[in-house]
Amino acid sequence: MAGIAILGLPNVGKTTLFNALTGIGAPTASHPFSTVEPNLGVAKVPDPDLDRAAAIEKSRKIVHASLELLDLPTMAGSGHSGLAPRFVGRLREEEALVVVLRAFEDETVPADESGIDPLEQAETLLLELTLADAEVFARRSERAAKEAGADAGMKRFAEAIAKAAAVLAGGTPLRAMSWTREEMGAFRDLAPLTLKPAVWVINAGEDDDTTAAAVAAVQDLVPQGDTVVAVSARLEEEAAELDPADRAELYEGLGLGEGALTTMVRATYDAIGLISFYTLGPKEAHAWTVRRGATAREAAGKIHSDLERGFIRAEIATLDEVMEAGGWDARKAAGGIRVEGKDYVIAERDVIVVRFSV
Ligand SMILES: Nc1nc2c(ncn2[C@@H]2O[C@H](COP(=O)(O)OP(=O)(O)OP(=O)(O)O)[C@@H](O)[C@H]2O)c(=O)[nH]1
Ligand SMILES: [Mg+2]
Repeated sequence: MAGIAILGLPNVGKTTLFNALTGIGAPTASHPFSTVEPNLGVAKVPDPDLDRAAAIEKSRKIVHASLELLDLPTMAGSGHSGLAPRFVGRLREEEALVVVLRAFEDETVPADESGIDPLEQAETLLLELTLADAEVFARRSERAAKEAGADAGMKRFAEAIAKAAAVLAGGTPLRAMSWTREEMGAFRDLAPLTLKPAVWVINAGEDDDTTAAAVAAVQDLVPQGDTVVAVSARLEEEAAELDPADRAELYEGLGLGEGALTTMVRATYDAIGLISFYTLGPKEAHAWTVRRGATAREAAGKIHSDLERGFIRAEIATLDEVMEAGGWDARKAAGGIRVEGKDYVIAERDVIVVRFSV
């Protein structure tokens, strides 16, 4: 399962957002540094169409795609307001970052560490991430130079690391530049934080009319390809405790559509380059996760290794086609199912039946 780390300055609503996404009631507090150990949980990737398809197929069980979330503590007096050095290693293992920026005003929740200017916090955090990488690359570069002296085969590797170290030392995140495949290969083992896709979440007050401007300003600052969204974490935490019908009503009343969390989780999923494909039946309606570009055979392997090993062919229709027809069987009866081989590249929203023999 793809892992996502939540980070941000102290007391900005990280754990509140984590609770909203996972439904876990991890303790939050109105004072900073309230989280001392990481919280780990699973967030369902919202997918209203999966629910609808399940209703059409009369599936007894629905399985959503999911993301693994890690809510990290911040640390006082470390000189790193957003990144506790103790947890930077954990951060490197994750596939993407969710960075929480505080915009909400609340006298009962001190903002001494963060302020309530999201752009300023984004600058601070981007710089901290960049400096954390700069440190690692400077060290590796020194060693690589020595290695290249003894082994000419290491020369290009050393050059790539030195180039990145210089970029980082200048305060530029690696994502802001373009790198060759070979250079990216050289960076891989160092798991640079500034190469990870990030979703920047502005935790806004419920009726703040400066939010749109803040989103635009942060979008302007962060590396291209990163997403910026605004949510009210506290509202979402409360909404997460309601049953789905009441929640939909609340969102509708507030003009929030399907809710900011849906937008946020989807953006994160997209940022990591993941897509969902589906299997549908009376037993189960299931959303599966693969990387964009995965083949039918790899997709089959997500469902079961036997399906990958004994793959013969895949029968495929899009989720919309299936729903319009009133279900998979109806679509099939109408002759609307494609047959694809093992190298077929799975598309977002494909519904698939794998024929196999082992
Ligand atoms: N008014 C308001 N309060 C919020 C909002 N989001 C979070 N809070 C409150 O802010 C306080 C801090 O929230 P946490 O989720 O504990 O913040 P955190 O970033 O995890 O804090 P640390 O782990 O201590 O760094 C809590 O009292 C939350 O209820 C919001 O959108 N509006
Ligand atoms: Mg916390």
